Amino acid sequence: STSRAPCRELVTFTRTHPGSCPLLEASAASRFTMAHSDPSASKVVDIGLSEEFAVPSHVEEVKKLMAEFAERHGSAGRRVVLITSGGTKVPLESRTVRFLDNFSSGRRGASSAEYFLDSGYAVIFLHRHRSLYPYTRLYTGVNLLDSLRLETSKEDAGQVLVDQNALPNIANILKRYQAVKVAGLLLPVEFNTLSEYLHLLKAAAQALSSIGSKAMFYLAAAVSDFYIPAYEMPEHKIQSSNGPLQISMKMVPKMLSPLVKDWAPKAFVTSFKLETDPSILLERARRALETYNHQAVVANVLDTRRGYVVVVTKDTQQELVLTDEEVQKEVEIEDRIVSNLTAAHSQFMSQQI
Ligand code: PAZ
Repeated sequence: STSRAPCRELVTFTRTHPGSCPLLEASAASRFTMAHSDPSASKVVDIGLSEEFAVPSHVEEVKKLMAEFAERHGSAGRRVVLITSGGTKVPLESRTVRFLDNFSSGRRGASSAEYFLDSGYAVIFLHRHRSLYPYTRLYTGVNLLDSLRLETSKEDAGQVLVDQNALPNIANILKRYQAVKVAGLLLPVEFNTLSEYLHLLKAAAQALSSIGSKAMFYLAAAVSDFYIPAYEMPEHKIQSSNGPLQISMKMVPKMLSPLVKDWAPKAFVTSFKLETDPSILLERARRALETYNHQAVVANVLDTRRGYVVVVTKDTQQELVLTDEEVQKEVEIEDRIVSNLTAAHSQFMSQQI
């Protein structure tokens, strides 16, 4: 349907866009505001995603690939983890020039994928386009052309050689990467926008439901809480000649609720909770567990996330901390998170039988 929803959650506007809700406004105030007037909208559980979030054209095709992947590995007795990684992008215009981004480098998701693979899991890696990727993440910042050399001597002319000093540990990393590739253990799926993320996550959850408790969800992506529905978005670039911009956004429906209740009710589900204020972190993590009734929340603070997290479950609260010495030795906290959660997943599976 193209019918418009009432704009009750929007602030007052002075300028309207033809054919849309008066969502974007030029006002005298030089600021960027978000309206919070309808927080109950975030509690929606039955998500009719297609009306407000444009459906990606390839979603059915990707869902089939994910279902085949889950079926193949599940019937081989392997567990499958769906990792989400990177930040979502929320467009402000349909022909997008400007957008709102959630911060995440993708390092947590990419490094965790490697540790899950090392632990015998097959991995669906749902990640933001161009965010960090398993194995290649270790070489971000390296200029590829500076790490290669073209042979000019007569016998080897034209051959390309790798400078192993420029790519530390490359032979070992390549060996691990190729083993994963040959065994078909890693299925990468990309998203860019919030709409793509939501539709692909739903498709993944449905695709993984066939393997029951062998499935784990590891939801590390940084997902926007705010969006502009497709039917309220201006088509063209917002004009600065109209003055300062004021924006009002709706609350994104919480996907965890239908994921846990309806789409993959037997799976082991871990969400992540990011805060910048440490004093509210654990209370928020506990609240999420109570609200969604899933298995674990990994709580972390932006500034300390590389060395300290708390894994919160209904009955436990475990701090995972790296010592200075471990940081020196380049130990990664994702190694600890993954080993904690794979153990919890084993226990969870044994209780389901
Ligand atoms: O991707 P990254 O390694 O830079 O950061 C990881 C993280 C902080 C995005 C992740 O640990 C996390 O907390 N994700 C959930 C974010 C949220 O609460 O929206």
